[in-house]
Amino acid sequence: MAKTVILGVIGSDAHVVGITILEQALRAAGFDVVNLGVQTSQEDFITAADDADAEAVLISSLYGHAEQDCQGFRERLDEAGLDVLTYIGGNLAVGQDDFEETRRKFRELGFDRVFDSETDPEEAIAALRQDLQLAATEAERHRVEG
Ligand code: B12
Repeated sequence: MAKTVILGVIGSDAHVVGITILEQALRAAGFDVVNLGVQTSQEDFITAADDADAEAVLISSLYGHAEQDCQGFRERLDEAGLDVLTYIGGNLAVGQDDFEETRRKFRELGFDRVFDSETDPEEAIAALRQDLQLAATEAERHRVEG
């Protein structure tokens, strides 16, 4: 069975191009994708993950306010009893920043993986396959079987 992932842009952020590209790449790789679109609240991510019995929540943020928007997210997932992988990516800090510092900050907020704005979608897909212990060949078979 194809694995379901939730995708969306958190907070008041309206940058849609990145998640559109990610959605297409994830679907082509055999994942079921629930794309919540832009300006998505923490609550909407949690409800969607619960409803879809998702394996992973992929959050995008470009406008520089990700840290505020993601405060308490891991705790809310835990309260809802959801054991899902959480990835975040995009332009996660305001202005110039040391990405390793940014990564550390978001790991502390509870994200399993943190990606910068140079991330190729294939990199995220490879990470998902690894974390979900999904062999690439299995994902390819899903794609062929539709
Ligand atoms: C187009 C654009 C806009 C458009 C958005 C149109 C739309 N509906 O999408 C408009 C004009 C509306 C806009 C508005 C704003 N923008 Co703007 N925008 C951009 C711009 C030029 C391109 C973004 C884009 O589409 N990139 C192309 C896609 C393919 O790349 P991407 O989004 O980075 O996504 C890729 C990766 O980041 C990664 N990725 C993204 N998310 C995730 C998530 C996961 C889990 C993973 C694994 C990977 C991943 O994979 C994606 C695919 O390869 C960037 C500058 C830039 N060059 O990035 C600024 C930029 C993002 N905007 C910026 C700002 C400040 C704003 C505004 C606040 C400006 C303002 N004062 O009003 C507003 C915010 C409005 C809002 N509420 O969101 C800043 C953010 C600064 C920061 N973070 O420090 C940037 C970086 C410009 C800059 N250099 O200052 N913006």
